Amino acid sequence: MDANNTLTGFNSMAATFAADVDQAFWINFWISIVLGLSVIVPMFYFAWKYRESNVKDEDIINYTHNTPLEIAWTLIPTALMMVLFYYGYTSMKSLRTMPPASESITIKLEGSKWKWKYEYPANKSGHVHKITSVYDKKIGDVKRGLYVPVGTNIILEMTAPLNDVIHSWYVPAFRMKEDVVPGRTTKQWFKSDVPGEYEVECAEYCGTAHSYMYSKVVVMEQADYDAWFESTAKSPFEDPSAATISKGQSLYEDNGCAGCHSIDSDAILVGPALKGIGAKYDAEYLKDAIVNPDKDVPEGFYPGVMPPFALPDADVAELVKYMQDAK
Ligand code: HEC
Ligand SMILES: [Cu+2]
Repeated sequence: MDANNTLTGFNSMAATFAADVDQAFWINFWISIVLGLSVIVPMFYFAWKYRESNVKDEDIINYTHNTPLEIAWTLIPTALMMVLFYYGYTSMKSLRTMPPASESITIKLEGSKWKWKYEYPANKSGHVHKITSVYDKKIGDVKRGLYVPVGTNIILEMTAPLNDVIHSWYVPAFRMKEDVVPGRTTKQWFKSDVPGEYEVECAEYCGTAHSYMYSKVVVMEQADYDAWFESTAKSPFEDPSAATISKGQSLYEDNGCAGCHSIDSDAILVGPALKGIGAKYDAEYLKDAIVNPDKDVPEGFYPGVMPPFALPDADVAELVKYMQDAK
């Protein structure tokens, strides 16, 4: 993905309703241009034609009304408004009408500061894929994304945690954008017929790292998707048998810590760099920093930014160990 050119998505129309949305947009655009010009051009023309030096006082007449003209300028814009409404409404309806759940995959989506999470239904062996997608500044790309099969209805049940803010999941290539609201579930659906990788952006200003709140949708061939879905791999592009990452690193990735902290460099993102933190503080401090972040706030940072993580003790211990190992 190219963080400097986030408009590339508009070059493709990768969702079935994208052409409808574009058509509604262009009809709106051209009707607005014509209506706008039909007011502005006569305005300049009359201002010029009836300029002071060109009009004699005795020629000035007061018209009270002109019925044919009034009917024309009422009916024509009304008819054009109806046309705009028709295309706006029908394309909105196709986005808002969910396909039957039995013919779709329903995926839970959660947006929070500053990551996107996707939770799938259980696969045949009962495994539930929970994917955390964050933009990794170091590699300049999004780590993991939403993986879907081509030509399949995907229903998204979207929300944000109660202690978070509003975000918006926006896929330019699909022409779809939907707010995620704390404590409320919004729904959106799409079907993509074109395999490929599409950018997702947060389209609702949500604080410090908003501009890096990227994700991606990867539309895959059915067989590739199935092979991954029935596995336990974190993504179709990671080998599950090569168990290279520790439990701690896995938790670190799944909880989106990387969206705010760098662990292998001194770079300050939203929060302090965690490299070498094990040498500075004991395990107790590190544990508190996760479950009760506002207790000790290092200099130069503010409370209320890092959310408290209500994780099981064992998970917190793994995270602490992971941070202690990050030398
Ligand atoms: C939304 C951004 C954000 C996320 C997500 C986040 N943190 Fe933080 N973190 C901060 C900020 C800001 C601070 C400094 C202020 C404070 O201590 O609350 C901080 C402080 C810390 C500290 C203390 C550092 C020090 O030098 O005292 C540790 C340890 C830490 N975070 C670990 C984690 C871990 C582990 C995770 C994932 C489970 C995580 N953070 C997720 C923003 C975040
Ligand atoms: Cu956001």
